Amino acid sequence: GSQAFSDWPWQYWATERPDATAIIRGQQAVSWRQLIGEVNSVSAGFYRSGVRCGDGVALRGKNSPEFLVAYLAVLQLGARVLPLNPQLPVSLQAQLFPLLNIDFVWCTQNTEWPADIVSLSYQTTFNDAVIANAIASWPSEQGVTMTLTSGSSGLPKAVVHRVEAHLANACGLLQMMQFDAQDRWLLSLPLFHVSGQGVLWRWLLKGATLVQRDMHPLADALSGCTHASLVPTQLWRLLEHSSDGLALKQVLLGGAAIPVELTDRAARQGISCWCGYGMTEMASTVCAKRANQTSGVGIPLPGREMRIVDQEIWLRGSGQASGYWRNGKIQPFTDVDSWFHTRDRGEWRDGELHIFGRMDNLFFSGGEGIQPEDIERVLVNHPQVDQVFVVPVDDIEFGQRPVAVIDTGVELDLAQLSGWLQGRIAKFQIPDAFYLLPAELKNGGIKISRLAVREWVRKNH
Ligand code: 4YB
Repeated sequence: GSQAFSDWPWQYWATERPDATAIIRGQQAVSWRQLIGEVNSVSAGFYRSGVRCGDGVALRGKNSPEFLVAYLAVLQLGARVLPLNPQLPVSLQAQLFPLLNIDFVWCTQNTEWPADIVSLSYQTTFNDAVIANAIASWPSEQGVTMTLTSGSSGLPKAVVHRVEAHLANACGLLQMMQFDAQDRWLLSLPLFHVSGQGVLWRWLLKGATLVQRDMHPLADALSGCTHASLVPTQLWRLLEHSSDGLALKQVLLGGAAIPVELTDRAARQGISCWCGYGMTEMASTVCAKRANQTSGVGIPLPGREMRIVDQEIWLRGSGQASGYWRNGKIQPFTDVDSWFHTRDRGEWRDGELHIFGRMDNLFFSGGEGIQPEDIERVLVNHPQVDQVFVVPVDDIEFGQRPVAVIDTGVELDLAQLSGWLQGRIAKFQIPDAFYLLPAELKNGGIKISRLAVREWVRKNH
């Protein structure tokens, strides 16, 4: 964990190995020395604008060099950083800011803020005198990240992690997966999601190289990278459109069910995959394994404990977040014994964890329980399907019936899908209708909201 560091990790590496490459931006190498120059200036600028220990600072934007530097700058001020998806509706943001005690905001585009919020600017010209005051001591009690995670209803929750939780997570995964100082991990997922921050803290733990690039096309972004974190949809697309010339040693997959067909196909194209199961509340990966012929997600990383209670996965241990931030307080999300009840359904089988789906997604059709993920798991193996959501629609005869919404990068004849499913799943599971996923449901995050899909189907079915 953090015991290895005597200072903020980026400061530590700038002392230990000042000239080593910290970041590759596009094709340009940035050393640890240069990086802390930027971070120190930006934090001094934020300090001059009034940011102090414990203050809440929102950073709104897609990944960019400036976003990353601002994230580190806020932390070393001992402040709370809230990375935000730029597509988060402004009205929702206005509701969240008071609850999350946000005082400052920095954004890559011009946006209207509530009047009591101070807008920060990004400046890399401040001198050393100001900087010395501005750096909080390590390890900081106040310096935390707040990462939004949306449940099946209500406002998103702000999961609070101490820096130590992120480092503990990195430490756990890297006891299983090899990643060393000379390796290069692509920042392939957004920093406003725990999976992007996971990449960051593994990089910081090892003093390795982070690669920051435009993600389209992904094959180009991956050039020269040894590691990447991808959601299954990204990997399907990558394999469809390209194959050779990748230096990739390992891909860590996660965020959604990982089909064996996907990891098999990747292996045939020279990419070796790791399967991960993780969540915001545990600072990303909790279980992992090298991809093989089974559909499980492996075993808990060292330091994590798991129980399965009435098919629900309970977790505790290293990496666990401090709680949800609300009105200046941290609300615990665990039971009295520190177990987090995930609402994921799973089973321990043949020495590894298997995930069935979210308990909240289960619905009933003519008395039969339908777990949408059971249908999705089969449909996603159709050669033209990259991602699919099965949601219930109300039905007079059966109460509810399944409908499938499909994401594909290629031509697909929806009319043949029902026939294709026959014999592959039970008759009552075959969706009544198939739709293509409308672009409006893609929100710039790593996940499409099931609730939004359900709403869209309710209006359009
Ligand atoms: C799963 C699942 C799985 C999550 N099968 N359902 O660093 C990583 O671990 C990583 C690498 C690549 C891509 C993503 C990641 C993540 O962090 C993902 C973390 C995440 O998705 N967090 S979340 O809070 O947004 O959602 C958590 C939920 O996602 C879980 O509770 C599960 O329901 C689901 N999930 N991995 C099936 N392998």
